[in-house]
Amino acid sequence: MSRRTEQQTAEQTLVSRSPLGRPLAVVADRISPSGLSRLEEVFDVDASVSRDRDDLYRRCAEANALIIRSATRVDDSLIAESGCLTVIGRAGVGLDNVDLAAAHRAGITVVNTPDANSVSAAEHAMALLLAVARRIPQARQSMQDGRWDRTAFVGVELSGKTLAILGLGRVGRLVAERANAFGMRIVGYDPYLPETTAVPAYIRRVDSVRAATAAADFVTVHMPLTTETRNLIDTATISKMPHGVRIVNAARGGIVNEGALLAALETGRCAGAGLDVFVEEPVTDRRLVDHPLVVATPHIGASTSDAQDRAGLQVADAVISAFSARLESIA
Ligand code: 9EZ
Repeated sequence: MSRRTEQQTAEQTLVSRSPLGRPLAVVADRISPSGLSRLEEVFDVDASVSRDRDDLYRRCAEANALIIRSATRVDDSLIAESGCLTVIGRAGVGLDNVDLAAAHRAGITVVNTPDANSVSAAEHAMALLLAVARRIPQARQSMQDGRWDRTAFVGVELSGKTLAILGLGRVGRLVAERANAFGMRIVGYDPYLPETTAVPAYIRRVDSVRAATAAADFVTVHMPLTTETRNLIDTATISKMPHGVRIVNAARGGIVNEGALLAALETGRCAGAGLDVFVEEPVTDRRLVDHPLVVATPHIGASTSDAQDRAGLQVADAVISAFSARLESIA
C-alpha cells in the first residue's frame, strides 16, 4: 500500500497513516526496555521481534521509523518496500548492516549511537590485558581440571610496562586513562586525530605504528575496520615489536592478521594475545582460540547491561529527534 515509487518521497508519505494517529516505529531487534519506553512517548511501537523476512516487510510497509541492532539487514529492497520510512536507528556502533546509499536515495535519515558502548569496550580491553598478563582463564581451566599448578602461571605486571594504543578515539582514550591508573607508560598513535587536538599528558603521542610499537610490552588496537586498518598488525609490524609482546584486539576482526599472530605466538615473538573479535564470526578456524597463550572471548566487548541500556535510550532519543526534525521540515 505504501510502496516507495520514484515520485513518492519520504516527506510525502511521512504522515500517511491517520493524521490523528501516532506515527509507527518498528523495532526489529531487541533493544532495552528503557529505549522502548522512550519510543512509546512518541510512536506506536511494534517490537514483536521475529527473524521472518516477509513478516519484517509487512510490518515496515507502514513504519515511519525502523530501529535495529546488528541482526537485521536493511537492504535496498526493504527500503523500497517501506514507503513511509523516514528514520532508521541503529542501537550500537557501525552501520555494516544498512545500505546507506539506498537509504540516502530514499531520503531516509540514518542515526546510530556511536558512544553508547565505549566504556564497555574499553573495560573489556583492560580485562583482556589483565587476563593475558596473568593467564587467568588458563589458570582457572587448570584448577577445574583438578590441578594446583602454581609454577605454570608466572605472569607479568602491567605497572611500569609500555602500552601502545593504536587509535586514540573515544575507546582508545578511555583505555589510556585506565592503563595510566595501572601505572603503565602509554604511547599513542592515530593518524585521524588532528595534531592540534590535545591528548592527556600521560599519553606520549607518536607519528607512526612503528614508533608506537617499537618498545611496547603490550599493544592494543582501537579503530574501525577499513581497507587501511585491515591487517594493520601483520608479520612485518609484529617483527618490529619487542620479543615477548602481548597483543589485544577488542576492536574489529582482521585488524590483527590472524595467520601472522599465530606464527608469532609459535616463535615466541608474541607472548600472548587477547582477542574478542575475529575475521570470521562465529569462529570456525579454532587454532587461535585453542592456543595456550590466547585468551579469546566471543565478541562480547559491548555486551553489558549498561551499554545495552544506554544504546537503547540513545537510539530512541536520536530517532525521536531526527523524526521531529523531519516533521518540522515539512510543516
Ligand atoms: C589507523 C588508525 C589508528 C585509525 C583510526 C581511525 C579509520 N581510522 N584509522 C592506523 N579512526 C591507528 C593506526
